[in-house]
Amino acid sequence: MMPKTDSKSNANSPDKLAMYKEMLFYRRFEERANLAYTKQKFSGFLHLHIGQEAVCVGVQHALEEQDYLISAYRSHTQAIAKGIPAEQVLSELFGKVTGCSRGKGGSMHMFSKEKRFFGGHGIVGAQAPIAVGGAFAIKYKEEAAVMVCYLGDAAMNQGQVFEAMNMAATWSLPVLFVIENNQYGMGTDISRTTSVDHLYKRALGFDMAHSQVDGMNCVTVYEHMKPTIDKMRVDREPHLVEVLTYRYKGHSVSDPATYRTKEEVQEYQQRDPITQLGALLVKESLASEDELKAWDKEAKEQVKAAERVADAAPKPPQDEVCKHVFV
Ligand SMILES: Cc1ncc(C[n+]2csc(CCOP(=O)(O)OP(=O)(O)O)c2C)c(N)n1
Ligand SMILES: [Mg+2]
Repeated sequence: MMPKTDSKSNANSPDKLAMYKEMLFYRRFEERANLAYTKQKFSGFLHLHIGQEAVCVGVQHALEEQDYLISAYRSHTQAIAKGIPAEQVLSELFGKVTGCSRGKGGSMHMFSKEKRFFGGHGIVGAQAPIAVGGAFAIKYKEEAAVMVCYLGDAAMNQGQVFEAMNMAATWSLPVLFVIENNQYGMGTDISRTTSVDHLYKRALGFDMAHSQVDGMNCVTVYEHMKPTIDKMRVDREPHLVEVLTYRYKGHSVSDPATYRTKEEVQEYQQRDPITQLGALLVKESLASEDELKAWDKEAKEQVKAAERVADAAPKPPQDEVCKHVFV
C-alpha cells in the first residue's frame, strides 16, 4: 500500500533506493493532499512539506524503532516516516474516525503513541518543552532511545524553546533538536527577526553540541544524523542540528508566497532532493531512468490507494464529539 521506511541504512551504506522511493512517495502524497484540499474534500489548515523531503527521510533512516519524534504542524510526511500508515494520515486530514487522531486533530495534529510520534503541534515552539519532558522520561526509565524534536527557524525565537534547550543541556537529556531552516516564518524572512546569521549558534548559549547540514541532499542528511544520533545514544547529551532547507509552496495553502522571488524558488528547485538522488542512483547504476519513472507511477498509485481508503472511511459518530477532549 505504501513504502515502509526501513532503517537498514548504516553509516557505510545508506539505503539510497529506499530513500529515493520514500521521498517520491512523500512528494506525491503532499501533492495529492493539496489537490484534495482544492477539491474541498476537507477544510482548515494545510501546511505542505514539499521541498523538505530530504530532511524527513535522512533523519528517519538514522533512527531506530524505539526512538521518539515530535514536530510542528508541517508534519504529515514525518508522521508517515515514523510509521503511521499513510491512509491514517489522509483519513485524519479528511476528518475520518480512522484517522490517527480519530479525525479530531486534522492536518496539524497527527499523533501515535504506538509509533512514538508525539504530534503535530500548532503553537509555534510548543513541542520543545514536551520533547524535553519526553527525553527526561527516557533518561529516568533508562531507555536506549533518543527524542527528535523538529522545529522551524521562526520557532527558534520562541521563549519556551530557549527554556527547553537550557533544561535539556543542564540535565543532559537525549534530545536532538532538528531545526528545519527554510528561511521563512510565514511570510517573514528569518534575517528580519533573528540576531544570529546561523541558527546553530543558538546552541552556544547553552553549551550544547551543535552542527549544520545541507538539507537538500538526503544522503548528506543521513550521513550527518547517523553518527550524531549514535553518539547521543552513548553520551545521552542533547544536540542541535541546523538543517538548511526550503519549502517550495507557500506557508500554508492560503499563502501565495509573494514575499520571495521566482528565481529564489528556482534556485532551490535546481537542487531538488528527489532529482538529486535520482541522478545519483543512475550515475551509480543503482537504477535506470525507466525505473525512476516506474517508481513515480507506483508512488502515485500508492497515494491514490491510500486516498480511496480514507474516502471510504466513516466520519466520527456524534457521541465521539466530547470524548478525548479536556473541556
Ligand atoms: C506561539 C505562536 N505564535 C504565532 C503563531 C502563528 N504562526 C503559525 S506558523 C508561524 C511561522 C513559523 O515558522 P517556522 O517556525 O519557521 O516553521 P515553518 O512554517 O517554516 O515550517 C507562525 C508565526 C503560532 N501558531 N503560534
Ligand atoms: Mg520556517
